[in-house]
Amino acid sequence: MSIHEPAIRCETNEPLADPELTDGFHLLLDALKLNDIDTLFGLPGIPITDFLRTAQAEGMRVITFRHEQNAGNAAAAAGFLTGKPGVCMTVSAPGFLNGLTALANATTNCFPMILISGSSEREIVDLQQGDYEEMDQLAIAKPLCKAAYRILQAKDIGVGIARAIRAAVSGRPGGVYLDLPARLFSQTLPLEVGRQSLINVVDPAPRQFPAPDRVSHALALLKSAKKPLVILGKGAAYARAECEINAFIEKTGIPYLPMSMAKGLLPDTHELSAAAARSYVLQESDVVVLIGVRLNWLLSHGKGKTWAQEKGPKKFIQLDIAPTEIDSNVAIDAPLIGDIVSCMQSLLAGIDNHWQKPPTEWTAAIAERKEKNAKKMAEKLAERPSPMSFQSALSAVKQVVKDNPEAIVVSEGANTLDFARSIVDMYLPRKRLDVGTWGVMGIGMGFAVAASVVTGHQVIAIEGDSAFGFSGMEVETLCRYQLPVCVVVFNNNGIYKGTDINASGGKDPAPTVFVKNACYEMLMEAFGGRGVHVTTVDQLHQAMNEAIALGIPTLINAHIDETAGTESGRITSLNPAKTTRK
Ligand code: OXT
Ligand code: ADP
Ligand code: MG
Repeated sequence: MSIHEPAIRCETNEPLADPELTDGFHLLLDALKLNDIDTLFGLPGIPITDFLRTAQAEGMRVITFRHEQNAGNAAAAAGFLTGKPGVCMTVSAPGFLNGLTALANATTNCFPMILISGSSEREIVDLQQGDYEEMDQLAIAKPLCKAAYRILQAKDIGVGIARAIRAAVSGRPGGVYLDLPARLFSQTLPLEVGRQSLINVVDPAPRQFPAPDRVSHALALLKSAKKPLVILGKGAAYARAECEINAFIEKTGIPYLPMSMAKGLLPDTHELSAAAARSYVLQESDVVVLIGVRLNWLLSHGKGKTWAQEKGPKKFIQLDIAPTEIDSNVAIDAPLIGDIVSCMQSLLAGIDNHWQKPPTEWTAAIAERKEKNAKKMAEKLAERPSPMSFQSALSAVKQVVKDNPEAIVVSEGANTLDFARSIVDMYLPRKRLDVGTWGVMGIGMGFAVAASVVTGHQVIAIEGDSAFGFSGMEVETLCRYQLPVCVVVFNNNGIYKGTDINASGGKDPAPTVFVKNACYEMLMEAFGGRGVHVTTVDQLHQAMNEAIALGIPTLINAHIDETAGTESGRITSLNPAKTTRK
C-alpha cells in the first residue's frame, strides 16, 4: 500500500484470502475477547464499520447509538457497574470529539472506560495535509483522560489493549484513549505470530492493603470520637465493598451519610442513615471517616459553614486508593491507602465485640433531626396539588422503586435530580446512576442503555425535560434493542422552571424556557415504544407499573407545575450574583 492510499480502503474487512494470516481487525477483536470484553458501545463509520460488524458476527454484543457522547456515557456506566472497562468505539475527528466529553466525564468520576477511535494516517496528519477527518486525536485526548496510547503496528495490538485495560482499572479507575489509525486494521501478520502477540491481562486491579500501623492509627482516632460519622462515596460502590461496609456500620454503630451514587450500599431506610440530617451531622461530627469519597464541591471542600469550621477543625480518616487525594482540601489525620475492600477488612479486624458504640446523645440527636425532616417530607409527599409538584410526582416514583428494588435508577436535571435524590430511597448497591462529580447533563439515555444491557434489569430514568433533551434521540436506541427502560420526563416547560420571561420585551423566548406542554411521549411512539402523558400521581404510578410489567421501552411525560422549580435546584448558591445595572 502506498503511503497516501486513502484510509477508506481499510474500512472493509473481507475474509482473508490466506487462512494462515490474521489482520488488525481480528487481532483487536481477539485481544478484547481474550480479556473478557463482551460488549462494545459505539457509532459506526470510517474506519470502524466493518470492525463492529465482525465483532457482532463473532458473538460480541454491539450496541450502536445516535450520537457518540451517549455511546461513551454508556461505556462509562458499564465500567462503573461491572468493574471491567466499558469500551466505546468512534470514528475519526468529529466522532472522536463527540465521544471525548464522555471520556473526560468518566475520568472525573473514576469510572473505567476505554475510548477506541479510528483516526487518519499519521504521516498526513502530522504534516497537516488535509486527510479525511484529519486530527491529532492523541494529543487532544491526553490531558482529558488517565492515559492515552496509539497503536501503529498490528503486532502491538495485544500490548496496546493490555495497557489500556490496566490503566483504566488499576489504582484510581478512569478513562483511557486508544488511537487506531485506519491502516492498522488491514495490516496482516502470520496467524501464529498474531496469536502469540496477545496478552491475557492477569490481575488488572490488584488488591492493595493499607499499612498495619496506619490501620491502628485510624482505629485509635476513631475510638476517641464522641460524634463519629462515616461518609460513603461512589468509590465504595464501585469497589463492591457493601459487605464490609455493612459489617462495619453494624459493629461500630456509627451513623453514615451516603453520597448520591453510594445510596443503597446500605438501604436508605437503615436506622443509622443520617441522610435526612445531613446539615446537622456535617456540622456536629468530630471524627469523619471518608470511604471512597472526595472532599470536593459536593462536600463544600471539607470547609466553611457546611462543616461549622468556626467550631474548630474536624479529624478525618480517609480510605482511598489514590494517595494524592489525601490532603487535597483539608488535612487528613489518618489516611488509609488501599482498595476499599482491603481497607475495610483491615479496620474490621481491629473491631471486636467490646467496641464502644457512639454515645446515645449523638445518635439520639441525629434521630431527632431525621424525624423532623422526615415528617416535613412526608407531608409534602402526601400533598396532591394540580399540576403535580416535584414532590408529589416523586412520591409515585418512590413507591415504584420500593416495590422494584432491583431496578436501576438513572437521574439527571436540577430540581428533578435534587428532589429525586432525597425522596427516592435506594435499597441495593449500584442501583443509582446520576450526573456525578461534574453535575453533567446528557448522561441519561447512555447510562440507561448501559444499565439495562449489562445487568438485564429494569431501568427507571428520572429526567428533567432539559436534561432529557441532551440524549433524547436515544429513545430510538431503546426501541431498537427493545430495552426495559421507563423514562419519566419531569416536564416543567424548561430549565429549572418554565416561567422565565424575556426581559427585553422582545419576541424571543427567555433563555431557560421551552415550548409549552411539549408531547415528549410522541418521541417514543415515533419508534414503536410506549408513550404516556400523565397529569396526576395516580396516573404516573399506574403508568410506571405498566411499563415495568410490560418490560418495554416507555416514556412517561409527567406534567409538572412550571412554577415549582428553583434556579439550579439545590445549588442555587453556586450561581454568580449579577449586579444591577442602571
Ligand atoms: O439537613 P438539611 O436540613 O440541610 O436537609 C437536607 C437533608 O437532610 C434532607 N433530606 C431528607 N429529608 C427527609 N427525608 C429524606 N429521605 C431526606 N434526605 C435528605 O433534605 C435536605 C437536602 O438534602 P441533600 O439533597 O442530601 O442535601 P444538599 O444540601 O442538597 O446536598 C448538597 C449537594 C451538593 C451534595 C447536593 O445538592 C447535590 O448532590 N447536588 C448535585 C447538584 C447537581 O449536580 N446538579 C446538576 C447541575 S445543575 C446545572 O448546572 C444544570 N444545567 C447546566 C448544564 C449542565 N449541568 N451540564 C451541561 C452539559 N450543560 C448545561 C442544566 C442545563 S441543570 C440543567 C437542566 C435543568 O433543567 P431540567 O429541566 O433538566 O431540570 P429541572 O430543574 O427539574 O427543570
Ligand atoms: P462521590 O462523588 O460519591 O462523592 P467521588 O467520586 O468524589 O465520590 O470519590 C470516589 C473516590 O473513590 C475517588 O477518590 C477514588 O480514588 C476512590 N476509589 C475508587 N475506586 C476505589 C477502590 N476500588 N478502592 C479505593 N478507593 C477507590
Ligand atoms: Mg425542567
